[in-house]
Amino acid sequence: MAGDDTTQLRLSSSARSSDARTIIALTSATTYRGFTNQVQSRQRSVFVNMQAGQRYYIEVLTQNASGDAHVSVAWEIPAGQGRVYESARPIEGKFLSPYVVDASVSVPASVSTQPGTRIDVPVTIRHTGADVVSQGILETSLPAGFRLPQNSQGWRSGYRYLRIIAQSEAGARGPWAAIAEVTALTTRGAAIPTSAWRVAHVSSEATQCDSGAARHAFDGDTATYWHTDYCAHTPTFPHTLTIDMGAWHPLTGLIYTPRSAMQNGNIGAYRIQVSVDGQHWVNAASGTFLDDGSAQRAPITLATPLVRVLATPIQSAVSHTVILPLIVPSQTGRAPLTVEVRALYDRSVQPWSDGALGNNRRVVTIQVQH
Ligand SMILES: [Ca+2]
Ligand SMILES: [Ca+2]
Repeated sequence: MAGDDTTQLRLSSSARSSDARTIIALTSATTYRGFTNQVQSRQRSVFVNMQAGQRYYIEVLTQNASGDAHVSVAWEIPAGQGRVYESARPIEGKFLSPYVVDASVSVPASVSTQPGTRIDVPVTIRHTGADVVSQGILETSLPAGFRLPQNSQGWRSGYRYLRIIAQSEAGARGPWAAIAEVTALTTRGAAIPTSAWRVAHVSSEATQCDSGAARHAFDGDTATYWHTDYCAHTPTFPHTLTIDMGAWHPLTGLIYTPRSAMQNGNIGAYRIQVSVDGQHWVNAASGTFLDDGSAQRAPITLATPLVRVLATPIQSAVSHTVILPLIVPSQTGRAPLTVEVRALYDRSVQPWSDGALGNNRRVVTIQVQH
């Protein structure tokens, strides 16, 4: 392997990611495709025997410190009938296919019920790929007037990820953004405790010449703050801070508290996005904060989704059925209602997994008989 700056190569003995182990780890940069730079003796892995026709899970991790960035992986394969091994640099695309974990979701096409009753909608997820989904999530919407019963069977409502996008500085003093505290509000305006929060992603933070780490945006102390970098680099707008709240909460708004000692970085134009899984984002609010140093509220008026975390890993070719219990309102219109269900990865468990578990939006139609 050749890479810049630090790189790791993980190879599985099967198509399953869970069997993968690190076979090369480089802690300093090589030249581009410099497979024999020997900056470290570890550029070449131990001998790994692979079987023709078998599928293997392969994963490359790379991190760039600054400047150029690249990563390449070579292997040795039989040259022909005589089985003389020759080096192929890098591995050709024809030997690679994207890693997908596919699953299908099924729901009844239609269920029939009366006003004011409870209905149980079975939702079945069947994993069709080779790998294991260590944690899956089902997401659905609640039709207007419907609610969950007391025993919600593990379903809860809310969003887990919060993203603040700063688009301008309130006083046009420079290309920075800063947050002393961000408070997320849930039902009846209550503040969500931040003890389980962590920074999922930040576009930039000033940690070399200032104490501007992103985690200071929710440490409960208005004297500490997140500040975008102005030490080595001064990136321009937009700046983003993505927070994983660790659990799903209904959201009714956000309070932005700017720095108190200095105005630099006061956010002007902003956008707030929310997500169930850290992958699919919904615009929740936008506006412009005033440059007066006051704590300011951004209301969120989105419909809240229902979420169900699958308690156990989903093995290949195994079906899981969970019940979605719904209380039908006593007054409903005549038109049938539809509920859409989809399956997602939990990004906090499988951060490399892209998007949904397969193409799996399914719709159940609820017929309310009057
Ligand atoms: Ca570099
Ligand atoms: Ca703070």
